[in-house]
Amino acid sequence: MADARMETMQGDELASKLKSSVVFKGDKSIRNASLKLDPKDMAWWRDTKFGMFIHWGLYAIPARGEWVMNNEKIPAEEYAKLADQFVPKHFDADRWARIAKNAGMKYMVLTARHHDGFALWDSPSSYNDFCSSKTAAKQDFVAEYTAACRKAGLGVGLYYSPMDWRFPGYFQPKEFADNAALMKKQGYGQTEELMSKYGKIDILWYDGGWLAHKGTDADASWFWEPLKLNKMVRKYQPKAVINPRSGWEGDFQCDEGGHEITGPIIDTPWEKCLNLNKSSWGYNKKQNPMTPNEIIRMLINVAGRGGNVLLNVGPGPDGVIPPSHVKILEEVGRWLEENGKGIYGTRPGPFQPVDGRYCSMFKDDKVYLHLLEWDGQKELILPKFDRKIASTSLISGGKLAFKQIKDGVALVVPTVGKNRLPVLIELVLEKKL
Ligand code: FHN
Repeated sequence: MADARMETMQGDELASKLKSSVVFKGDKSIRNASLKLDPKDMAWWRDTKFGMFIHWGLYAIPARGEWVMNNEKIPAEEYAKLADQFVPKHFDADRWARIAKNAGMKYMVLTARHHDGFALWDSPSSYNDFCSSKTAAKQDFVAEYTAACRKAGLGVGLYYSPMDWRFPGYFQPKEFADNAALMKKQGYGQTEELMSKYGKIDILWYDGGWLAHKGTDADASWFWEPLKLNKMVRKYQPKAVINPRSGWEGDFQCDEGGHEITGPIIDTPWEKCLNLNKSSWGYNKKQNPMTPNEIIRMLINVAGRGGNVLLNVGPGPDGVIPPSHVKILEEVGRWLEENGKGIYGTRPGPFQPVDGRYCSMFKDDKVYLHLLEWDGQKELILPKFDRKIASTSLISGGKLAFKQIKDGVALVVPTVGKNRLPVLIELVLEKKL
């Protein structure tokens, strides 16, 4: 089928198929099918398309991003003093959940612990009790966050970074083998706490499996033993969707960063994670936010190639998501209110994307064509399509003339103002795809 499709593709569509900008972080991870979820248990996750990533922790206080301890070579004892100031008086997990829902997001992933070692929950396994319940905050933020996600009907995701900069054994695991073993013991103990103490966890998002910031997560699997780790996880959370950053391949692939997404449909489940504020994942005084239109186009380009978008926000030290970011998310939510039927619950196709021009997704007897740009030509020609089309219309209202010709489908698209793009066209089929 793929070859036949290739013959009938037009120039720019064929060009799109030949190159892809997607780079998967877990590509070299250890394969083990027995730990993977059945596709039917992945369907809910694939239907959601859009989630909120939250990077929050002590690093919000200096407000220079989540790598501040490492970038500025702050000694662990010095950095630990931040915990005495970390008393976020406006922390409100229900508000975070409301903001995510209003943005049209369907799941959340919170950094329960990042590379700096500070745990946002009551963690007996935490080395030196470096956790939010045993320091100034005296709060279990993970307990409140998971409850708020569930109450809002959002998927409950937890991010966990096994690596911990406080351990010399992280940087020289062979020279400081005993210390590295302590870090590994913390990693297993904390993963078990997160998987066993907070009810059903829908997504486990590992990060930082690599050792000494070198190589890939898979290169460190001799140390972390990801199959053993995830066998333990599956004991507590048999249906959790697990990402590929523990060194095991996980249930989906991961593309990270703000680069544009081009190229053909990707058949395996995948997710693109990126920052609303391009300066850093954690809270940063330097602001360089994405615009609503950039986020919407990213969502179309990723979902049109079969992926989900996990968009990150970094709340401040008081727990508040910057109001300017909330406004951007509200605008994305308004677009999804009007156009979400062309995104949620769909699968990519039947037309291969044409980079920068359109993406298509389908669900039941509908095909949704997201037009990213339109040069005002009279007709838009889509590739040959083996279904009869009953009607076509703009989601915003108004029938579109079309005809199924020998080489494809000709749609008469009215000129739409530049600021109205992307525009969504619905094709109703005579029979389900
Ligand atoms: O080092 C981290 C980084 O701080 C951030 O958490 C991202 C999010 O995907 N992951 C790592 C970089 O790949």
